Amino acid sequence: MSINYSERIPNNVDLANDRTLQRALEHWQPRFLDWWKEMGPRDSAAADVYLRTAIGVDAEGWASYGAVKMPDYRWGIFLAEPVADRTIGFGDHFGEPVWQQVPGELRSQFRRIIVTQGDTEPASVEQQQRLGLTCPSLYDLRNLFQVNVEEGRHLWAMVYLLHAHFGRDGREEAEELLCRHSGDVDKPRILGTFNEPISDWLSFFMFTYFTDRDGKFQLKSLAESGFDPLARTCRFMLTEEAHHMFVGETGIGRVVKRTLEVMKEIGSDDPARVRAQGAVDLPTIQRYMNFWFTSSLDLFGSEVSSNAASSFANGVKGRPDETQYEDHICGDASYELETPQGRETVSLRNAMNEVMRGSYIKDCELGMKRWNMAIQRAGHDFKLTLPSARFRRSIGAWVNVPTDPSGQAVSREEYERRMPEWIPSESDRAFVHSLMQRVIEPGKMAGWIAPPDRGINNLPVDYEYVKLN
Ligand code: BYC
Repeated sequence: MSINYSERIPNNVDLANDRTLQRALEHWQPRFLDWWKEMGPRDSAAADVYLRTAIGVDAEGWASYGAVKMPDYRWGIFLAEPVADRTIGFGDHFGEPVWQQVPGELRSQFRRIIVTQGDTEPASVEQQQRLGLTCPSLYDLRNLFQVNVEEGRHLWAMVYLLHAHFGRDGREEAEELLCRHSGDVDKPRILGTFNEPISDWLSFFMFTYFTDRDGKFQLKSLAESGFDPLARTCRFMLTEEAHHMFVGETGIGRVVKRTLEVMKEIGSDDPARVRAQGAVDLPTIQRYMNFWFTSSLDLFGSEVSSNAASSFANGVKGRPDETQYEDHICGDASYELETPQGRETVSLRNAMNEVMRGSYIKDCELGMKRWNMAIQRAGHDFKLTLPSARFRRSIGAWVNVPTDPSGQAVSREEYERRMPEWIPSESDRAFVHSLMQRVIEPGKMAGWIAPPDRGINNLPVDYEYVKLN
């Protein structure tokens, strides 16, 4: 399963022995590179970036680090090692051998999910296109670029599946993945969150904490899939994904840390005074959290979903870490959930999106606990909280139900009037944007963020992670 780097498209899928597929992917490659040039990180083509590149798919030593110009990054196709005699772990096909080809009757269902997954990857690169121009440090700039090239690789992962398993339809979908654009009025990205602008680094850290974490849960559920190439692709993507969430968690942690330092220096938690010192006040951090968390909750789909039920039944998409459950069939199990009409009991299969959303919310809580501990240790009684899953929803049962962040019903008038208290207002955004000044001296940090505890790959924090040339 070693990766062949001597080929135009590095891969561990023996591409050289499938000339038709190789040609099709080599045809797509220049289109991807054109897209990267146009929609990828701005003004960065000449920069030498200290990047990790996948060189194997083993848990140990799977990546190498070194200076790379991003357009020369070796985007390739890497699937995790196959598991011998793997069987389908859930749904109606439980216990049957996994599929190496897509079963004809599940073709459109798999295609839809692979396209949706694939669509998010270039979308995030587009959303983050201009962030490099306002990086708070070279360390952060390198992390942004690392995330960007790996999202590009995750697009390759889905495009490989489309080309290898979906014939002409798949090739057309692969083209379309480069034609839709984040926020485009005529051809937007498929899922809501991926059309939201990320024009400041606080949003970037929120996105990598909350939205990449949806990625973790979705990839974990696809890593259970009965279609083995999809499962293996997602397993390897998860290895890379961990760093993206690390960027989010440590990023938010460093913003909170710097804010606490400033609050200590001035002996006040008055937001206006904290802002006057060039840091982000805690209530503003809370509002950014409210925005990105609620938007990311929508990415799990509706609470009650026949799509989710059929994906589970058909062996298309399981639950993250399916082995943690006892019942893998869920044929007659039920699930109780809260809807605006009251408590409802629905079939568990129909509630799979809600099951996943619940696990996701628990996972989101972990970082909150850490940040709140730092706030508490600094002697403040402010507490960052995740808003209720009913608040500000655009998908599912709670759409058009006005509630406050705690989930209490409020009138439509109050909901609209008070929204600027709950999510970033125009003036919050303008303030945060005003802090976004580019810092590119090795080891220096912008005034609104604390330095990281350590550098990348055992290098010091003041290493020149990006040579801008
Ligand atoms: N926005 O039955 P429903 C990542 C659509 S993130 C707009 O409620 P279903 C990453 C839905 O498509 C992970 N539309 O839900 C992170 C459907 O439309 P159609 C991405 C939405 O189908 C950071 C209709 O509403 N991966 O990797 O059970 C950086 C009814 O759907 C939204 C995946 O999402 C929304 N938020 O589940 C980079 C995995 N939500 O088909 C990368 C693949 C729902 O009727 N996708 N809709 O026209 C899926 O498994 C499912 O499509 C969803 C929706 C979980 C998204």
